[in-house]
Amino acid sequence: MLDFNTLQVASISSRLAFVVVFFVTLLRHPREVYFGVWAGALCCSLAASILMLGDPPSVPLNGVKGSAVYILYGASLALSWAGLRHFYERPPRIPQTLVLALASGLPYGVLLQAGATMSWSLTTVFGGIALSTALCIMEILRTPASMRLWTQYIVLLGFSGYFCVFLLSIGVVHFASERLASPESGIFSLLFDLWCDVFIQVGYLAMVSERAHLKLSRLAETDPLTGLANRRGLFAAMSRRAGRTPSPPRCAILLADIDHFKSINDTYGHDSGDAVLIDFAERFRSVMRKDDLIARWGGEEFLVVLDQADTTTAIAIAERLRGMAAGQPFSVNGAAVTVTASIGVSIVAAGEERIEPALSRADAALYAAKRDGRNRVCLEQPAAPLRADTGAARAEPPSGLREAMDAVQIVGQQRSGMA
Ligand code: GH3
Ligand code: MG
Ligand code: MG
Repeated sequence: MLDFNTLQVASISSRLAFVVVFFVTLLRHPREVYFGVWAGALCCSLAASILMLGDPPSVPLNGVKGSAVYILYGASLALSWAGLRHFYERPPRIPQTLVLALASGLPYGVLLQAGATMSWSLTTVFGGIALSTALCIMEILRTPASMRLWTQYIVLLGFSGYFCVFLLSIGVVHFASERLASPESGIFSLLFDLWCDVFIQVGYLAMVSERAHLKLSRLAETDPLTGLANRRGLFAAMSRRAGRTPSPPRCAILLADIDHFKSINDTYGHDSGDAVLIDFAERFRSVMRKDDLIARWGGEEFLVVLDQADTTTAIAIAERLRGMAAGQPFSVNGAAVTVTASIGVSIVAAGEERIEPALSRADAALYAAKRDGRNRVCLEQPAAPLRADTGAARAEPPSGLREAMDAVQIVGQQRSGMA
């Protein structure tokens, strides 16, 4: 059978190891304050365990010592909650943290002094720490989907274990207190505490590492100037989407290039050029539908992948994007400057496994738009006739779109043989 004192020493040793890891990590990354808060939480529970070293588990603690030990345990859980708030970048709640710490242990001594029974005094202890544990669970569960981590569920498991045991303990002190006083229950609760604690501390480290990894890959996939995806980000998003859908999606490609952008830089300076790029990206983003993808493809080139779009839709959206730029002047150094863009359009043909041919066609269409005077939309059809797309490409555009379609130049018709 497991020995209570050996388990106590094991529990103290594992906590001590985590304290060292958290403090060293905090020294290396002082901005990650939550490591300090979690290390503080561990120090409190360590101090409580050291205070209880040598005490037989079956004998209840007297008022003063009990209050001290339970305040320390309460502080440990309250600080765990505070650390989680830091981690999720939520504002700290210092008064509530203090109240939670005190509420878990102070009433124990006061109630015993006032002549209350041990059952009710212990109920306040278990109730107080169960409340802190519930707050930790809520803090994890209310994380928005964009910030959710797989590893946070390891921590959730640990806190859920604690929560269930504290609630169970309230029942036990009232209805089966003789069991609580047995040495076996002391050993079992210490073992359970050790498990939950290891899940929580290892979970914290895994959460921090998972988030750092996500941040790095997001950085590598994002254009820092406009906040749009870069090439790598676009391809990553497309392969994530391909993994979700069994058949290749029908999509359209729009490749937009700002006209005479160099002259904006030359006339107003590079910073003003940057501001135009940011505004341009924002205008494009505002037109995109939920499942469309947009990326900064190069210097002043933007690539849009329209989800489930046929030729008619793609041209309509391209025209809208062109109008978003040309229709409203950009504010450059206080001056209103008209900035236009040329857009090449292509459709990923049915049966086309890779996107590269459609990218080349969009590039060719963009080249044609530039060659023919800029500020226009051009479409490049695939060389081989489309299979499933043929109907869509020939479909009558909805009224109001016809004018836009007429204005669009269709490139490569001879090759595709389509009018
Ligand atoms: P065209 O109509 O043929 O597209 O002419 P253009 O002047 O837009 O094209 P060109 O390729 O001659 O010049 C593109 C310019 O874009 C040159 C480059 O300095 C500028 N550029 C590229 N990236 C950035 C950037 O991040 N910020 C700024 N301000 N300028 C950039
Ligand atoms: Mg350009
Ligand atoms: Mg260019």
